[in-house]
Amino acid sequence: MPKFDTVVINGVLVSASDVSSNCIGIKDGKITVLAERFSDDDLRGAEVIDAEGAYVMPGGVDGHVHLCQDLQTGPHGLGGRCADDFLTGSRSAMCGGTTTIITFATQTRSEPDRSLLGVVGRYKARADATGSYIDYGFHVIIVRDDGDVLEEEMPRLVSEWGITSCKLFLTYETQRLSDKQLLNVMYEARKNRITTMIHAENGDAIEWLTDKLEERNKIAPYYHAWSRPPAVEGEATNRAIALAELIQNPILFVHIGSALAMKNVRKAQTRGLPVYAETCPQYFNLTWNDLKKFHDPSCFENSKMICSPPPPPDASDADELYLGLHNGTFTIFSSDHCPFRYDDPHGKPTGVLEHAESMTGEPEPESCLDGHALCDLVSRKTGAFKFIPNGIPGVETRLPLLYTTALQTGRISPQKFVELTSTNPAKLYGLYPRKGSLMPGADADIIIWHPDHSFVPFSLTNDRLHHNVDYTPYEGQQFTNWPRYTLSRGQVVYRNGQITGKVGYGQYLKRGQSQLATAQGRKQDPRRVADWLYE
Ligand code: DUC
Ligand code: ZN
Ligand code: ZN
Repeated sequence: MPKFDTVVINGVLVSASDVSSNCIGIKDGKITVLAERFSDDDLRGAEVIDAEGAYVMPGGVDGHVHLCQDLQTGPHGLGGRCADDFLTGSRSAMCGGTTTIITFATQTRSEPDRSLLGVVGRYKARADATGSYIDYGFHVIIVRDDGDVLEEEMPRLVSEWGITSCKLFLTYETQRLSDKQLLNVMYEARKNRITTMIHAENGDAIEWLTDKLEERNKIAPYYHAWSRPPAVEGEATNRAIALAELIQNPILFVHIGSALAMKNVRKAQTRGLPVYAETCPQYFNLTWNDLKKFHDPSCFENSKMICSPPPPPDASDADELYLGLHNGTFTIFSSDHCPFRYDDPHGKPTGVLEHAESMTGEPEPESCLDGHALCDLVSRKTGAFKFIPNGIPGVETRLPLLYTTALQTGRISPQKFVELTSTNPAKLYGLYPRKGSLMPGADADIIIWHPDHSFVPFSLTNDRLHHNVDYTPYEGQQFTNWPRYTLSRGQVVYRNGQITGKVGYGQYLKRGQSQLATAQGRKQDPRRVADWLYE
């Protein structure tokens, strides 16, 4: 009987705390031994992977991925068909070094069935319909504050499904919660130790600015960013921090995109509040200039770059955000992969086409449109950008982009890279140390990079990627490394550009409680915060 199924030798192992030159022994899908070297006896019968001096890290944990999601059509950017299902989305993740994804089961207000358990059951059936290449878990998006449902079902989300996080919105007509509703849901979440993720943009400000832009005929995709200047996120983060403090609830801000919001988070953390933050590649690699990249600035093709919050006005925010990665303000770095196709009537054009009745006069094109036809359509109609689905793909490029722009440039250390992309998301979402770790006993989810000296930098084209989206916002961007091997529970699922994994291999993960976002040890003066709620 061989001692190991697989061993990784000659690697530079990186954890969230250390860099070392150890070898890894893997048996039955688990890491069983770390050793300076293995003897011939140890190696007998094992597959030997020679890392040739490259970094070896725990597989990426992407805590923010949208697959097969119900998206509510409506103004202000929700709508469209999610381009990736669990097959294509997990394939893309794995080819970019990610071994765990957490996706969103979404409640909608229009459904008569108010049950969150029903939402999750139906969503699981979508995952089962195709299967996944890699392990996956769910967050739940809650858009109503039905007391009876929250009280009865939140404990069961935890015990039956291992869902220990929920996302709440402060924007989008069809999703947003008022302050009182937010308090209601956060209160139940806190009682059940469910981590509250918050999309912090001020919906009223966005709608007001959008009206003003429309009055001035500024409706092209480019103006999406004008409807969401950094103050929109700044106000919402401050408000959410105040409300969370009031009821002593830990919160995580998702997709922070501005230095202004980051500073609010930092200030709260300095006061000792359990406030955490996520940021994403688009806020480091795109700016408002990218929203007018294609043809002329008014062209619909710029919708390829629309996401919410939008990228910052210029690269100066990114400089500050890099500091936030380095100094711990940001807890996790996720993709917010929210995929829509461009040349598809159910993709980016969907909102514009579906809201045709509000856009006087013109006959609707039958199906796919080329960029020029869409430019033309949008320029002749009103209300364009507000109907374009918000979101861009990025699950496959998340790790190699951060490697290229932050690790290799020395902006963050290798350990910080692992902390942000793997260990912290695993801790935050109750998966550690099974995921996010190279310790004996952990799942053998591993990325092995190319040795830097032998990797030939290349410029990205969409055909290299494995998602089901017909573009990448990072087309033409230089990459100076890419995962060479991805291992999921000991199986090599991606090797030198080839897929070797099998769809259906990925397992649903029942998650435990957060090891980061806890309210423990933070008792405060009951005259200043409503701590008495929990007596
Ligand atoms: N929020 C997300 O998390 N993803 C895409 C769109 C959005 O508003
Ligand atoms: Zn969001
Ligand atoms: Zn998202």
